Amino acid sequence: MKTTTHLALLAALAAGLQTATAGDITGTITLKGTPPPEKPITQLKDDVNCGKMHTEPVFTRFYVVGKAGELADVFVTLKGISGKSTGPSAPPLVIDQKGCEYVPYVAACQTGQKIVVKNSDPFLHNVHPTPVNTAGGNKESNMAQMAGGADLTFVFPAAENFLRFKCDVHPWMFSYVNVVDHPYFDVTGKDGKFTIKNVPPGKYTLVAMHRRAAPAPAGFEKEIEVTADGAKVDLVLDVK
Ligand SMILES: [Cu+2]
Repeated sequence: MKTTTHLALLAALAAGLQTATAGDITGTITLKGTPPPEKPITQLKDDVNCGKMHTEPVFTRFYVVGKAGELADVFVTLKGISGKSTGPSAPPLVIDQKGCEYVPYVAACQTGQKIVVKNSDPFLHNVHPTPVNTAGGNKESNMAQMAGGADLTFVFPAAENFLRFKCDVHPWMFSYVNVVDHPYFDVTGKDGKFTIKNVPPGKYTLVAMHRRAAPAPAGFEKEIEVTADGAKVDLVLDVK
């Protein structure tokens, strides 16, 4: 009888260990201070094709902030991890060109992961990534994409933060892709929230980077501990 109880306990423990080997890091990033007003993109409205795609003025997207300061487009990742990319088997990151804007404005993917760029507009764009980590093997390229043209695919072998995509036809069009060589990252949505999934328990340095909010470009660093239950980390970035 006693042995049976012990065995049942051991089985329960083993099952618990199996399901509790990794946790999620969740949190919200908020912005302190009032960001400068966004600027209207007058070139877009004046463009014969792009202007027709919008009934309202189109503004820059430097600070996308909610009512309670929730900050979007913050790249959140763990420092000091490398060479664990699962990019080649991950589903592609999809970027669209819609109304003469790149959507999303800020994204992230892994090294070796496909980045698929679509053109939803009824006219020509060209897709021109301009990586700076060329020593790591990231290559600049420039491809025209007609209306209804096939999707374009890009792959970057080296980590790089805020790798810029631009369109030479429409000089206001930019998108920034953070390329990471491990799967532990996210980009905050309009609610300022992020989730980094399945992180093995341990101590880490979490970094939150925004293109403009301080501390930019290095990002805000915080030492955290992830347990089997994960971790919760809320951070505040500053208007410069
Ligand atoms: Cu364009």
